[in-house]
Amino acid sequence: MKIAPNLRQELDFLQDSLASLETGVDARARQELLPLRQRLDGWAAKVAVIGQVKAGKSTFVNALLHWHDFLPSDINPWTSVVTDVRINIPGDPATGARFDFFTETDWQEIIGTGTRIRALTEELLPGFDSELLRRQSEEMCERAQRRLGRHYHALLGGQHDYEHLSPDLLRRYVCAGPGNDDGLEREALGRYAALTKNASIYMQLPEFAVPTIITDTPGVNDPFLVRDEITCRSLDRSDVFVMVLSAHQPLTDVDIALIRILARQDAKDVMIFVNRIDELDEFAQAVPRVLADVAQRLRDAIPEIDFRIVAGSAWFAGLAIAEDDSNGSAREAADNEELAQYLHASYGQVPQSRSQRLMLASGLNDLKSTLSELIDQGVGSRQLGQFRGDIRAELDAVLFIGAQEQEALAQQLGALCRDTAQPPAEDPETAIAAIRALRDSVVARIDAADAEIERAVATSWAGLESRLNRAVDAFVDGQKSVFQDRLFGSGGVDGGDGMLVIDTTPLQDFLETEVRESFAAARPGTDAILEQCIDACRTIITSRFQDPTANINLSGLPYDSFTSSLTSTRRSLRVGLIADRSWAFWRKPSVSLGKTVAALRTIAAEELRAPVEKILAAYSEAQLARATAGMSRIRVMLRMFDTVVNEQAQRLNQEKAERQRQTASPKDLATRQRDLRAALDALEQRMLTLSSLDAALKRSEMRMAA
Ligand SMILES: Nc1nc2c(ncn2[C@@H]2O[C@H](COP(=O)(O)OP(=O)(O)OP(=O)(O)O)[C@@H](O)[C@H]2O)c(=O)[nH]1
Ligand SMILES: [Mg+2]
Repeated sequence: MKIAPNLRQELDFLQDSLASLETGVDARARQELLPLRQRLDGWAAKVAVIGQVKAGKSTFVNALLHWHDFLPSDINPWTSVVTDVRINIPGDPATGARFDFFTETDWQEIIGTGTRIRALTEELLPGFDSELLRRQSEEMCERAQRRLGRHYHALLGGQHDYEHLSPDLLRRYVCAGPGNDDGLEREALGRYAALTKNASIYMQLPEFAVPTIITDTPGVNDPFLVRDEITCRSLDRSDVFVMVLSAHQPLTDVDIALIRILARQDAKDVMIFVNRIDELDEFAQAVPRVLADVAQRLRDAIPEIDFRIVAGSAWFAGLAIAEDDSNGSAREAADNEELAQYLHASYGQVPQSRSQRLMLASGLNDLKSTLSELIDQGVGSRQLGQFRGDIRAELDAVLFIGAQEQEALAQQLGALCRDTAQPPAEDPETAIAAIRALRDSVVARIDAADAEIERAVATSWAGLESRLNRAVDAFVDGQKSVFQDRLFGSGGVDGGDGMLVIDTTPLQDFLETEVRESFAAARPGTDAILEQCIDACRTIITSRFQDPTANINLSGLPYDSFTSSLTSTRRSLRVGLIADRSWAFWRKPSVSLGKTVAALRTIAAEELRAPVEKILAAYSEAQLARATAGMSRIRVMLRMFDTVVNEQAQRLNQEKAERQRQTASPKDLATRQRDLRAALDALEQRMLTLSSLDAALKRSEMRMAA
């Protein structure tokens, strides 16, 4: 099965279109097309596999890659590094891997020495046992140092590259390994894991029709905060999410919160894979029930989205792939009467061979076709739509310049053919000055729009910032009685395990809604500035030329809407950490209620401020990304003028020289006429090709819209 075959066609078409555009222009204009070329060549469908610890994410990715036991998997929390599997990416090695290590700065940030929070904690809670906190945050660093010895410092900030791939290699870098390293001195397992920031795996797989990056992530509820943070940040990089659930525990509140945020983000798609069905009792009957339950819960929580849900077992897929003897007994045990019943009930068929039966029951094929549709029709086609818009804007400019050149050449030829060197209808110098003036007013208009957008973005950012900060303050204030009650009330601390659990769901919901609505409210404003700018430039240009800007519009711009995944699971853990600190303190008899509550409030507010700042940064980045994409289409108009002015000036000089020569030699005159005719013919040919490219792009737009 091919994944995203339609998009392959579209991508080929865009590549070809850009290539013919590149051949249809001169070297300088080709240089201008370079950024577009680089973006198009670097495009990939980005799929992240997410879910709770032990849902079977890595096993599932292995099944997708058709490589049993490739990414390390285990019954303990195991994947500790965000791992990008880069499939068929142009420019990547055919096979191999790169592992990037933390830098000294990353490390300082992680250890957190000297951070505001640390200082605050110690100041506000005198006598607070910060050893506990220090131990937790330094554990990772110490572990890396212990395992790596004197190599440790040399590795920081560096990377390791390999030209081959093997499960053993990955076990060294991305695998958490057991809780302690005793006895592992000489072993490779997890040797570099604590120091590895990111892993990239290079592969060529014909099944993937377009360049694709599949990201395997540590579980979202990973108890280790550093990993959780990195996972959260990596989510913003992906466009399609496969949420892997375990059939035993089909959907937790954390899962729903995460799905809601991701699914509401513009241009992001989420699908669900209910894994481990083989572990359900009588799964032939149980699976439809579990699926119905997951669907119902998602409908209740997020009614506006119809999620695609597939059930299966990554374990079955692994058995189907690994046909070697070592798995013989496991394959035989899995291929039982219940499996046949399930296949019959769910698929209406029981294939002939064992591998086929296991593969069908694994749900992998269903999943691939769903994934293929999501990329083909969802995010992939939206992103390629933006490329189409960009290519058309460039093409418009090239056609415009071509038309000007045609006119100028024809004029020149006309002048040559006249008996005497008469001045042309419009004095060329005046013409150039007029175009320059036109260009200047377009520049002024674009600069004005730039400034307006900057102001609009800053205003909306500031408004959102104060609303978010107020929300955080109000939330923390609201917790005062909760702190008081839990720390000093009769009930004591929740759960008996020393954890003070504070529910941040209302705050999260609020932040999420606020960010989404602010973006929705601000977007029409910036879009209007862009539209007005296009209109104004159009008016200026059409005062002299036929409208060359008909195809310049804002279609396909990124970020129709925006929600940040940074508002997801993170803060409940942070608050958990606060609880850890307060727990040690709480037992001190001399504690003063007022001071403790005030201190906890300040710390909570500080802790919550960091994610708010990140949300704000992501928010304005999204706004600017949209505005920049729109402005770059408008700037294409500007380049048209530059080219036309340059060419006209060049021709003016030529003409002057020409007029002087003309009288001298009739032979030269004939040669010159012939040259001009040839140039005009060549240009006409080029314009014809470009016009047909224009028509093809229009057709493709209609095809994709349908
Ligand atoms: N029975 C059964 N076991 C599975 C299935 N999928 C994964 N497992 C097993 O469950 C364990 C965890 O699988 P992983 O793939 O490591 O899970 P993960 O989600 O990547 O876990 P972390 O990386 O630690 O978050 C391994 O022992 C797998 O062999 C499944 O469909 N059925
Ligand atoms: Mg894993």
